[in-house]
Amino acid sequence: MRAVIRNTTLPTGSLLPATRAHAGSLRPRPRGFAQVANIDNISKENDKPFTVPIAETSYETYHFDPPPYTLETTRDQLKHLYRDMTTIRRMEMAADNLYKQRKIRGFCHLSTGQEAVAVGIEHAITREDKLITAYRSHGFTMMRGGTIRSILGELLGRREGIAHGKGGSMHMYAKSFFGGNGIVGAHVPLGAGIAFAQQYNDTQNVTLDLYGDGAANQGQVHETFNMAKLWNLPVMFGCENNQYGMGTSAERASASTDYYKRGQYIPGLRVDGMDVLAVLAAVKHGREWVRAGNGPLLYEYHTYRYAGHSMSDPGIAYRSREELQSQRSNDPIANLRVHLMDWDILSEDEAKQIDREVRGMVNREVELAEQMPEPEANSDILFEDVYVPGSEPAQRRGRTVHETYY
Ligand SMILES: Cc1ncc(C[n+]2csc(CCOP(=O)(O)OP(=O)(O)O)c2C)c(N)n1
Ligand SMILES: [Mg+2]
Repeated sequence: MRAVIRNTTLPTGSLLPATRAHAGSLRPRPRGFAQVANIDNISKENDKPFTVPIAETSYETYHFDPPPYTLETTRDQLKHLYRDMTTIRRMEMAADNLYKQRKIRGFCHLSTGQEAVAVGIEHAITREDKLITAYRSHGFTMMRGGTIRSILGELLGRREGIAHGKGGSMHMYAKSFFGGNGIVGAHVPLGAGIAFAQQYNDTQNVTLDLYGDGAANQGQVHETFNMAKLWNLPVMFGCENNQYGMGTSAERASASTDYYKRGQYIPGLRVDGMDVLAVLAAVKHGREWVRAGNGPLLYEYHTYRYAGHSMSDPGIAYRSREELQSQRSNDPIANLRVHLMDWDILSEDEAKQIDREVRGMVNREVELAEQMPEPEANSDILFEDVYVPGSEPAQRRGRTVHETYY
């Protein structure tokens, strides 16, 4: 029985024990791996369910029973998780490249290092559940169904971009995905509104309302907690704690970095956000708990941002190279790969083959995105999607279209 639940406060960054080399293998172990080796019920069939263990260091609870320390999954799903995380990583690297070639201009926030959060969440929810997040949104957009070409096209400002080239990095949307929001903390109340609509319409679905460790100190986040608890809304708040808000570490910005406890009257859970299996198991569990009418939950996904805050930040002035290196040794993609190889679900060659396929696919998507036309410079395109079709006013800001558009 795995029952070791730590509720102690650890300094951010030391949530998990350091990587240990495992006897008999040169592969580095994912942190916490010692507890999850040796499973013998793995099906040979790709779609037949079996259970895998979740490391006992994965969760810290706050007035909440821990999720199960096992996850029912399939070979197909485990490979899918690997492919999804690798695809986000590649897509972000492609964006990085296009930015450095000065083809992408303006803001561009990458999520390398944080892939397990977007991927684990999506595999635990349905497309009828809703998700809203801040501006570090490329991975979420893809997981919610946005194509890579439409995301990169958006970054390139192209007409066929997911927001017709008018939103850019911070403003992408898809079905059941409400962005991509640039004002820190301001979308958190919107998430509660979405959950309120679900409750009002009795949809039996939940809203994932995500924000950063920096946003956690915003007043409106706490106002939202209050309303969500008062109204028992079906919302899973999620603090994606990547340990920095721009160049300020969580410790410098937050009187308490126990973000999962900061809902006070809302039960909370800190999840190892570098372990996609833990994220998936935790969100699955939380989703059912919320759907059962228990009201809101507050999850903290403990993760790390490899890149700078945005492309204009090299990301090394306020943290040491040693810190970055140590965090990279706990990489979510490498962590899963080690599990899958140990469980004979993926061989080294198969993993390399997936990596090659993903690289080729993302490269092709880059080409297609670059071939997309730029939006035409006319007022119909400029003002489209601003008003509900059919309700457009004849005048904008007191001027006719022809007076204001040159
Ligand atoms: C209301 C508001 N204040 C300040 C900013 C400037 N700003 C942009 S990102 C950011 C840091 C937010 O950090 P966090 O919430 O941890 O998200 P992360 O970038 O780590 O994903 C700040 C202060 C803003 N966009 N909106
Ligand atoms: Mg942050």
